[in-house]
Amino acid sequence: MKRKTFLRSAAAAASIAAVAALTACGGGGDTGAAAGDGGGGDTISIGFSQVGAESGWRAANTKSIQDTLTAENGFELSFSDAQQKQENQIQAIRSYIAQGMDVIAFSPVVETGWDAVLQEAKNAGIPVILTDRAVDTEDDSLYESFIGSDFVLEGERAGQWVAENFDGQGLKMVELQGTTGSAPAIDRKEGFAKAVEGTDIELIDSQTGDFTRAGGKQVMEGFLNSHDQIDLVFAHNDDMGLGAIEAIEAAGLTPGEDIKIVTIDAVKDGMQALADGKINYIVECNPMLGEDLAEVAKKVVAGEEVEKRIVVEDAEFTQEQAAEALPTREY
Ligand code: GYE
Repeated sequence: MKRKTFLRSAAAAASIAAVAALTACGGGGDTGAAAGDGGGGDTISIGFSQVGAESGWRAANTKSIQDTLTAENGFELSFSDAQQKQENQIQAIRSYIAQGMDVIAFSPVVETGWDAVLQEAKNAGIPVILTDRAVDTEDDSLYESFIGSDFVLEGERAGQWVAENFDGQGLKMVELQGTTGSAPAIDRKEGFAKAVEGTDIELIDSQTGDFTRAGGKQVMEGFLNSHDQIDLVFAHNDDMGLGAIEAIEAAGLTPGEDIKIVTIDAVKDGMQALADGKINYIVECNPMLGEDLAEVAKKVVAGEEVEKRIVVEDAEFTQEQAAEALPTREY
């Protein structure tokens, strides 16, 4: 409930806030000139705690961050991979606090349980920037800004496409959820459910595949074993959809035809499967957050105002559009 309040206000703020239309990762352009404005052009030390390396999306996101927070751009980046474990992230953040970083940024693996460590950062006077995933906290002053996509909207867009294309056919659907307790799993589920409400599409099973290909495959194998009829898969990310494809093919069925698949992310492998007809529709989640993070970090260090919520723009793709987009696709 609290989280919903946050999202509502975030959505409202987003309409006022400049929507960050992410352009191609330029790199060059306005480099570190503004770095450490307050401190006479010093390098900004930034600790970044990444969720893990669970998906193609995460790999693209990590690359964007590492390619942008460079020495030429005025940063000294300490990067850590939490292997999808909250305790590892908390440990990394504590170590960044102990090292007296100028800025701490992280992508919270789950929504809850951050207040104590965020308070520690605040007490130490270190600003925190959230990227990609939201936290559920009653005290918004514990972080400076949250940069990332609107996951409810992503789920809604996927659900709308499904409703438009499949309502009236009595389809039985299964859902592969992302990491339990994570913002994208909670929000995509909610948005999708809202969009298919009132249709005759029936959700017959829903489990987490932890956003991984192996997880998606394993859960889909279980679904295929325990249900006589499955017509449609909604996977919270491409990787789980790709795992589901393997399970469906192993069961002697044709993905994209016998069982339709809709996913979120639009990373290379997902787009290839979409162009190949094995996935039916993908809503994009833009992973290129590095440029926005660099800009917000510089402003925060310079003591400038930053937007509390920066919403990243996402596209969506049919099979034909994927084939067209693939050759010039960056991630
Ligand atoms: O969709 C998934 C990744 O938080 C938006 O995490 C991110 C999600 C992304 O593992 O592939």
